[in-house]
Amino acid sequence: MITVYSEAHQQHHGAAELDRGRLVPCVEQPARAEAVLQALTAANLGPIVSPDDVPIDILARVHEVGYLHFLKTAFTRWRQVHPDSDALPYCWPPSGRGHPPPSLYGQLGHYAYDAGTPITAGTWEAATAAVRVTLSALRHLHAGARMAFALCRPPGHHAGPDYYGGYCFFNNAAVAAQAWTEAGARVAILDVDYHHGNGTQDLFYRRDDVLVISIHADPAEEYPFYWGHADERGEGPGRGYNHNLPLPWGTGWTGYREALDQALSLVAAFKPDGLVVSLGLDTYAQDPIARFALTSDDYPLLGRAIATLNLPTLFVLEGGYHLATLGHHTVAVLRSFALQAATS
Ligand code: Q9C
Ligand code: ZN
Repeated sequence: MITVYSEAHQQHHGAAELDRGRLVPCVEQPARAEAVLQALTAANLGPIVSPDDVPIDILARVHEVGYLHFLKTAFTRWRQVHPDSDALPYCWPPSGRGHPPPSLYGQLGHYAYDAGTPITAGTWEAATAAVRVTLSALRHLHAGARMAFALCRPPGHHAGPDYYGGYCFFNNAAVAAQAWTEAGARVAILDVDYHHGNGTQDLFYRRDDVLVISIHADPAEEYPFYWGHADERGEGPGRGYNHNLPLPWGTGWTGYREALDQALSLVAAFKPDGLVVSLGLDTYAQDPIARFALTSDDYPLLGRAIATLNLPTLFVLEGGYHLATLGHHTVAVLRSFALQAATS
């Protein structure tokens, strides 16, 4: 299996996030990707290569140009007034979003939906590198590989057409699905991160050409709260092409496996040419910000189950915050997928 990785991710390192009323150290840190890289290297799973110098003009067909321009310039604007801190919003529009106001603070609240996702000096560099990593990994699938892994951060699945949050700025998985679709493939996205992939849902909500399925903690009790319910099924031509499988806090492998089987049946029925997996490892019982109960033994089962779809598969790293096991679990999914794929 081929992995694509760029050390440019290190340039995104926020100091603090607002979590339930307190500023706490950022959970989404560079050490995450380093841990995955180290485990992959040790496991000898295959080559780990740098991204190609791929164009990222596709970003403008996934995200709105006003949003892209804001992200590109926000930190420079922020630094002129706040030389020693990251950019965080503190005020939001109460009833719908309207147009972004001229004020930087107003724009931060307009484009960000939470205060847990600081923009830092290197956020643009790191986030665009994550897109390049993802598109480069996709190229290996175009070249005939059965699987590839985009080892990227910041993650992406919470980023929508014109908003960021949940540690995400560009929706890497959605960019891959869009690019793959433009290359003529019928694509499904399976999101196994603990949190609902609200950005991915919104990006494809009115489309029937990309199937989006997410298994996640019930938004009735868990972030991102305002999306991810079972009755969100898509709109207009997209009706029936979005599926949410919310599960209660405390869900272990038995409950998870049932939802996964449903998700896999839905993917198979769609008859896609390719699969993008939003691979979050924050379903682990010890994850510091999550409340599922998967164990280390479950990740090989997850990889093997996904492989039974028998599809060219792009894995894109999303969440997972238990640093001591994050690499091990990522390897477990990818290795078991590779082994199963080799026999089918
Ligand atoms: N300090 C992903 O897994 N913050 N994003 C919750 C915890 C939001 C998670 C508060 C969690 C977002 C990609
Ligand atoms: Zn997550």
